Amino acid sequence: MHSEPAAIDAEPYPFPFDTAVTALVIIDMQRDFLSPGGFGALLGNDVSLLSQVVEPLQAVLAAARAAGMAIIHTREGHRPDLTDCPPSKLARGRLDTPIGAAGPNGRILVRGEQGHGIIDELAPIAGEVVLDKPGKGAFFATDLEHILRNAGITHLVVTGVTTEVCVHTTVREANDRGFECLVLADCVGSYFPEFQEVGLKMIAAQGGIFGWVASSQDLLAHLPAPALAATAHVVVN
Ligand code: TIU
Repeated sequence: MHSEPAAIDAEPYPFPFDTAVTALVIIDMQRDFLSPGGFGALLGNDVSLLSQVVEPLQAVLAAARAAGMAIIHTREGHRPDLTDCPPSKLARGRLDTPIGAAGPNGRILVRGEQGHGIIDELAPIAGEVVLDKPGKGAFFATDLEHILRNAGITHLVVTGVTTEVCVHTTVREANDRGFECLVLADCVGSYFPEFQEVGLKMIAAQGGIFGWVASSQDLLAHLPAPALAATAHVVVN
């Protein structure tokens, strides 16, 4: 008997959903953007605005794990010698504590430092991809497209920070490469409430010019409850 494929209630219309071809992408949930003294704070931002993303994103991550979805964590940052950091990025903002300088969480936006790490609440586990990226977009100068194509992934659920910077850049890059992107409104965060609002509108406007927008609840309605799935996993093994 023919059954309708699952579709998540979303703007501008339902998003086709199949866990076998969909990856959860978590953009840059690093201390450097969410904690005091990191890159985000040094740029003059109130980092506390991003903390509201953590709890809904934890629930989505747990459900995605339980459903066996591919999970990709990204981290923005640079090699310790900064050879992969363009001089323009290094100079931008005329910061007193620029990229590479010592901060309270180690050198700013440098790989291997405490501040560069993903927050404990969303720490990656074995089997999940951790992708280091030197730019705002997750496709620029990384092997993300190669990884996704090898895994047969065609659809992305995109979360993380910040909405109008690394999330938007990544969604635009993905969209141009033919990936279908669903952005979870309560799992992406911005230092600027107005950018959050308009950034989300820009994704789904014009018939979904970059992709779709839904809430974490809209997605969770299509995933098994993590506790039950974990129990089933134990029984099977
Ligand atoms: N500054 C800002 O809003 N974001 C970034 O610099 N990087 C990311 O969005 N990850």
